[in-house]
Amino acid sequence: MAGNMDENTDSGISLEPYIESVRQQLEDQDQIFLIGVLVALAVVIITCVFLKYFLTSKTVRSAVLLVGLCDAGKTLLFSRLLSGKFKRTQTSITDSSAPYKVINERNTIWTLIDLPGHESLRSQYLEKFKSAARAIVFVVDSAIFQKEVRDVAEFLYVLLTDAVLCKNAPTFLVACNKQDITMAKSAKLIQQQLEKELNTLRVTRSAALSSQDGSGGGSVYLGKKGKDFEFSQLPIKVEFLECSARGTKGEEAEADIQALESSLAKL
Ligand SMILES: Nc1nc2c(ncn2[C@@H]2O[C@H](COP(=O)(O)OP(=O)(O)OP(=O)(O)O)[C@@H](O)[C@H]2O)c(=O)[nH]1
Ligand SMILES: [Mg+2]
Repeated sequence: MAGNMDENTDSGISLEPYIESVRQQLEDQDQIFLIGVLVALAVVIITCVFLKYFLTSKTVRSAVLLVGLCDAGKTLLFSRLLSGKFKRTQTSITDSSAPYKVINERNTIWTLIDLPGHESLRSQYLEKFKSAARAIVFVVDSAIFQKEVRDVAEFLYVLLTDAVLCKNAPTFLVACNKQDITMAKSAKLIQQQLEKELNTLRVTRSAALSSQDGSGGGSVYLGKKGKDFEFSQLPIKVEFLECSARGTKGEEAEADIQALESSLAKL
């Protein structure tokens, strides 16, 4: 009996570490299982965020916006790009849009949107469409550019420092329109004058902002500090080109917009 008792006690003692190790193993496995679940959850969340970002950035931004001051020629360009036809226009008071088939081997279709240039309507339409912009065609009347340089620069400044546009970085095509008129300024000259004007504008604007909120700025600073402003300093691609929505041979003839069409084909 005594021998039996001893045996039981012995086996009782020898079982304890075994039970302990099994318990430990189960606990460890629990932890591994928990970590596994967490990793799986993290993967699912990251995939969802990535997909959302990928899908919205690729599929939603398919608009090509025609913007610019009043009378720059946006509506006529809109008509010429879509149908090739000349159209008598009136100051636009609302937007118009249509699918635009790009002339390239991929035959991509963008949505071309003509926005009103009038000062009182400009910002509300820009707000409506800016997040969908893949490209912005900034139309300039090259014939009266000298007179409008300040207004053109101010409008361009608003666009180039806009938070949404800076984030999405649509391509900017500055279309120096009305090249059929003899007094028209060249794209090169317009670019230089705008660089000069934006150089002063960014100083006055950021000074005004910092005195307003007392934070010393905080909005997007155009170009590189301490250097004269050049469009090449921007993270956004800005391309200057010449065109004539009217065309050099009159209203019934073709427009001269090949440079614009080939830039749109490369988007
Ligand atoms: N000579 C010449 N005239 C043009 C050209 N493009 C447009 N125009 C004329 O300029 C005027 C204004 O053109 P629109 O297309 O209506 O201008 P817009 O930019 O749409 O103006 P808003 O709608 O007021 O913002 C019209 O009389 C057009 O015929 C061009 O390349 N050459
Ligand atoms: Mg118009």
